[in-house]
Amino acid sequence: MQHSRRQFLKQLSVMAGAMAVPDFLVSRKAFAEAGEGEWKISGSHWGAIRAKVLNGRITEIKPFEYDKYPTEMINGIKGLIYGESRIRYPMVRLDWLKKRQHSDKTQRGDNRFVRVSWDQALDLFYEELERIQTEFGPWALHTANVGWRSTGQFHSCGNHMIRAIGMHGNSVSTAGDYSTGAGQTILPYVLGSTEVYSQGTSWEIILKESENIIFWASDPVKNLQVGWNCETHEAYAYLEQLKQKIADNKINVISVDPVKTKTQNYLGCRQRYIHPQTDVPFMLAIAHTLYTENLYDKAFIEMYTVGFEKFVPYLLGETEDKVAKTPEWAEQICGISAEQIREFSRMLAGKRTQLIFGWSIQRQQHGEQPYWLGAVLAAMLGQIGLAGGGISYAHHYSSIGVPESGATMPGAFPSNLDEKQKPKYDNNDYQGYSAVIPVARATDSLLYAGETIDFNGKKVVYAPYKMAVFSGCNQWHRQSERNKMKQAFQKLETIISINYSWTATCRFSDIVLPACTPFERNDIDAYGSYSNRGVIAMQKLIEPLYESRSDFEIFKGLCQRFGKEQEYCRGMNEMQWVEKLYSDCRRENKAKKFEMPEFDEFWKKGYVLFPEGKPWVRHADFREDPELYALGTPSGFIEIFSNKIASFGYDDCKGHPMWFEKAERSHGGPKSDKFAFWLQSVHPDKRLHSQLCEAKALRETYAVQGREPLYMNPDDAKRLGIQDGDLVRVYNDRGQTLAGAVLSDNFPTGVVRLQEGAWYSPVDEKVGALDTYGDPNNVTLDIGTSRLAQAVCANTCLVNVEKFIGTAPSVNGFNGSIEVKV
Ligand SMILES: Nc1nc2c(c(=O)[nH]1)N[C@H]1C(S)=C(S)[C@@H](COP(=O)(O)OP(=O)(O)OC[C@H]3O[C@@H](n4cnc5c(=O)[nH]c(N)nc54)[C@H](O)[C@@H]3O)O[C@H]1N2
Ligand SMILES: Nc1nc2c(c(=O)[nH]1)N[C@H]1C(S)=C(S)[C@@H](COP(=O)(O)OP(=O)(O)OC[C@H]3O[C@@H](n4cnc5c(=O)[nH]c(N)nc54)[C@H](O)[C@@H]3O)O[C@H]1N2
Ligand SMILES: [Mo]
Repeated sequence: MQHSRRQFLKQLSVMAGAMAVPDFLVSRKAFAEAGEGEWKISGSHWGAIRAKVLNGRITEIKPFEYDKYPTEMINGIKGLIYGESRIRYPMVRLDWLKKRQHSDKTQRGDNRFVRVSWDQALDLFYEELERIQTEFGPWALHTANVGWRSTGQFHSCGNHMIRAIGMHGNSVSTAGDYSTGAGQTILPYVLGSTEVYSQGTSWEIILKESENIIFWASDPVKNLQVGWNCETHEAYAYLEQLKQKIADNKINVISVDPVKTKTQNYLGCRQRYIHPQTDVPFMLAIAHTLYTENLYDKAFIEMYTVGFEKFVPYLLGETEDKVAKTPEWAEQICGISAEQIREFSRMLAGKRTQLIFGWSIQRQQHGEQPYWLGAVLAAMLGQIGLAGGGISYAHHYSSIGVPESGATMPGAFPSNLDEKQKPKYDNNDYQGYSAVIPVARATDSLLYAGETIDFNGKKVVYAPYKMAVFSGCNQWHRQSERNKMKQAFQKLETIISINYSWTATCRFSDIVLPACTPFERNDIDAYGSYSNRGVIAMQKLIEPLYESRSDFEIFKGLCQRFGKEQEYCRGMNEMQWVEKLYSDCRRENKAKKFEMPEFDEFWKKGYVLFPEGKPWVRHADFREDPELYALGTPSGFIEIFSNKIASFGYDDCKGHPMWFEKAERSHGGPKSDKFAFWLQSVHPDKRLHSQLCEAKALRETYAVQGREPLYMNPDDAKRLGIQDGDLVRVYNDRGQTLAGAVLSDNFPTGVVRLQEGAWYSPVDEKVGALDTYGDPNNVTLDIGTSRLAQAVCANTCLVNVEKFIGTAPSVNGFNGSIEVKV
């Protein structure tokens, strides 16, 4: 039933065009006939919205009229607010309530919780902070917040958690992020900035000047649906123009990807199929071809780069490995014939070429290498800094490529303490443990407590932290290897989660505090994360449901317990803060000649829009004058060889980019004899990570028999006796999960996809338990990319797939906790 509904919707969305929102989901007609009720405005990662509120209930949501390419995700908002997954009351895990830090930790995840009052919950939170700081010290507390907290500059929930806990005492925090850990570490050595979060060359210029656009592991049509701040979706207008140019044969666009992406299908562009995780051999062979066929830009290499002469011997096989990185060598690994590699290389060299990389190839083992090599290729092509040429690492993210208006965006509630403020326990003695750990190594820190690891030229000593607080992130979604996590978490005495939904992270916690959703509080946000197109009001649509409270109120209540409430909030309430953030922004913009009305007028209207900025070319200044506009690298030039990285002496990230074999790799690589499929866990098309997975109606548009879809090639399925719509078990030595098969020619043989963010819903709390819904992080591998970045390797993962026979256990992840009365 659900399956045919999914197919029906699929056909429907094809009919409506890839971008359009099916009319019956966001009903414009209904809006015109709305009549009673009040329309309010708010914002989200999925765009700005108008919501109709009638008798304190949201009856309808439609896109903000300025948003010409709204995403279907906004249809999940109501399900998120009113759904069965809402946390209604403060809850404490049964055994923890009885025995506190001496509780039976193996019971975590059994989902038995006791309802308590807010006073009791906050007292327990505070008593635990006291106990940890007085018995152990700052090394024993881990505060985790680097996640996709809701938009809104004042209520940015991680900031509230960090500031409030910081007023009490210090803790172990994290470095880097899950998205771009490898990229943001390697690229400052190579190009002088992280690049991944930098504004890129404007689409307008790319559309005009580029002859070749290479989307390399990049799926903007899927990934631009969401933004870090309130998303404008403006970049889609340019993709629409690009589609037309492709149809008119005016531009050559290629997607280098093992799968046919949503972008490729939308644009109607060509695909350069490649075996998973083998971009580096392909790129080395391109470099080899450019070099040996004399197609590279010598003048550019000489003028703008350092270290090419140390890289060439590796390319030619004159270093220890004695392997020339020829197309014939590469074809064995990457599955692209030597002749095709040569053609591809010549095609790049002859024309104005814009390389556009996505991020998921750096979320694999040695993820630093393809990024570094990308810069080397772009340098050899000699077009960095030219209009429509060179390299980008982020045109799939938050409308990068839409010009910046130049206006200042509103600031945020501070995460730090104010000047002269001191924590209650001003203790900086970490007893030799590190105060900061790489974010993706949080599980290892528990399991390998006291051990020392390398991290970007420094040493990190894993802290055996005893208490963790999670806010604005979903650890039991984002981190790899569930069963490893289960074991590690048993070392924790106390876990506190603040969220509005009963995520798996909450289930595996001891104290769970109900935050309200962003639609139940007042705030402001930037409209357009990089374009700075305006400021949007997030008007409280409804009062917080049940006993939920804003993170601000929650942490004010915590600070009150140690006499720092006024210091924490600077004596201001919600609306005073919102008004202050707006007024500060208005003052700065006035100096820049950007008009903003008085706060009251803004709040009533709901938004301010600034004129679009001027098109811009990344690295153009550096190209114009490499000395005056030197890069932030040690030499000021593009570093093809990095003395700094070489000086670290790492065996898995050396002085120049190279090919390293992976721990596991499909298509003939390590472990492919045992596990038949490479599992890619890309970012979901109809969710933001795990957010909106709980929105039932939206979930049902893609779920198969109530499970997350597993996309696979029809021939592979046939071989395994699997039909479209069947339940399958996906497994390896690390874990197992159920999913629903969706057969699609977009996927080559040997490749399967489970989108990240599928809610972890194990049959029980035990190590090894079968997941009933389809979370890929049951099976992914939790190791660091290398000693340099120590970033996530979710995309280095092989699995087997089999048809599930028998009665499937029902999905239990979405229905909150089991309330136990004591
Ligand atoms: N296998 C695999 N795993 C991955 C990835 C992958 O590609 N493959 N990608 C990784 C990447 S790039 C990322 S960025 C991470 C994302 O990891 P996360 O950022 O942890 O993912 P989200 O699902 O967005 O979790 C945000 C949580 O914050 C909660 N929240 C939202 N607003 C508020 C609020 O106002 N207050 C409070 N208290 N809570 C709030 C939401 O309900 C949600 O549970 O996942 C990583 N994990
Ligand atoms: N709809 C939606 N959009 C999002 C998000 C979301 O959750 N939902 N999350 C946002 C966040 S936090 C992030 S970090 C970004 C993530 O942005 P990315 O990491 O770039 O996105 P992914 O969707 O994981 O992968 C993009 C493409 O890489 C390809 N790929 C994977 N491995 C390889 C490989 O080895 N070689 C090659 N050539 N291609 C490969 C995949 O097939 C896929 O088509 O997306 C952002 N946008
Ligand atoms: Mo991310």
